[in-house]
Amino acid sequence: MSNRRDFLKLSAIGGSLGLALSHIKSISAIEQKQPTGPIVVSTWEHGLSANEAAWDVLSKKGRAIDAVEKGVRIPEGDPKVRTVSLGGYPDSSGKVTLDACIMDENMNCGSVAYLQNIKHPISVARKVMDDTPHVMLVGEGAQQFAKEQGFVEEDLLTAESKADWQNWLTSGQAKKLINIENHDTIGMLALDAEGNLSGACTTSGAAYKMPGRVGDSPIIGAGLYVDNEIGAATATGMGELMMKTVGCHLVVELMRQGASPQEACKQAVLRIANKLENFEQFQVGFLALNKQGEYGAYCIQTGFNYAVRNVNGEQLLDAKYLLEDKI
Ligand code: SD4
Repeated sequence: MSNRRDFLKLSAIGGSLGLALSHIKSISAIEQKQPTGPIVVSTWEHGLSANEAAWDVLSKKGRAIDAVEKGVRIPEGDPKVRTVSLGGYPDSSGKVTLDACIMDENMNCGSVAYLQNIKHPISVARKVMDDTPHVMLVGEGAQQFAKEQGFVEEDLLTAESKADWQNWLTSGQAKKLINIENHDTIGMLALDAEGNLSGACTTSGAAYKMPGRVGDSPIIGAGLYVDNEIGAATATGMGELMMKTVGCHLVVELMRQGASPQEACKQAVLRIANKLENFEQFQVGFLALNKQGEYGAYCIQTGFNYAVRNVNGEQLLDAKYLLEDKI
């Protein structure tokens, strides 16, 4: 309250928005605890190798935004990771369509959705952020932009993904468009040596989704959100649930109100559970990192894990889950 009073007093005296804003900045800088050093966290086991690439940037005092872009390019280029770019599961018509977004410490963000034939959608999203006045490009426009920026088109449907899709078509499962498996989107959050936060999220989306479907992963606030004063959050799982609750923005706002990263993730999962019917049929996992370098995760079902890399080395941790907790 006294901060607000000081702010109002100062605005009146200064009479300029510039002075008011610089005052806000100095208050929050005083209140923030010093960060404990660089750290990167990311979803699922393939986060381990992604984190290693990000750590290469962070350990050399590089920027968090460069770390997260470099990090998530690893699963994007790995055909064994079946829900991210190369080798990702296609939609129900056999097309691999990609969603990705990236956000830095200054609220800059870039996003692509329904992008095809470009192996590193996260780098296209970064270009949207850096080189256009827009936040999001989709479909053919995104592909055209990528080509103009020098990205090379290639077929991302590997023989293995094609065979799995053909099997799915003939197996009688083709009516079942939703599942709790086949989720391994990479969401990554990093805090750099300067104490700045950034995040990235990239996916080929839910396996065998309807043609044209876009999930949460390229939607700022749903699949990723970063507020450099507070913290960052990313999500994995059935994107529609995160979109309906603007889940990652919610996680960051809960941290703003004082929740720890894990508690904020749990509250966002509880919001889904309390508001959305049939939530128990789906998996959703949130992962959060705050300005102090504390992290936490929470999900609906068992099975979601996340990777952590800092000066102490690497770890793969199991997230706590709701259906065990019985609300
Ligand atoms: C989506 N959230 O498209 C993504 C899928 C996912 O791990 O997270 N897979 O809904």
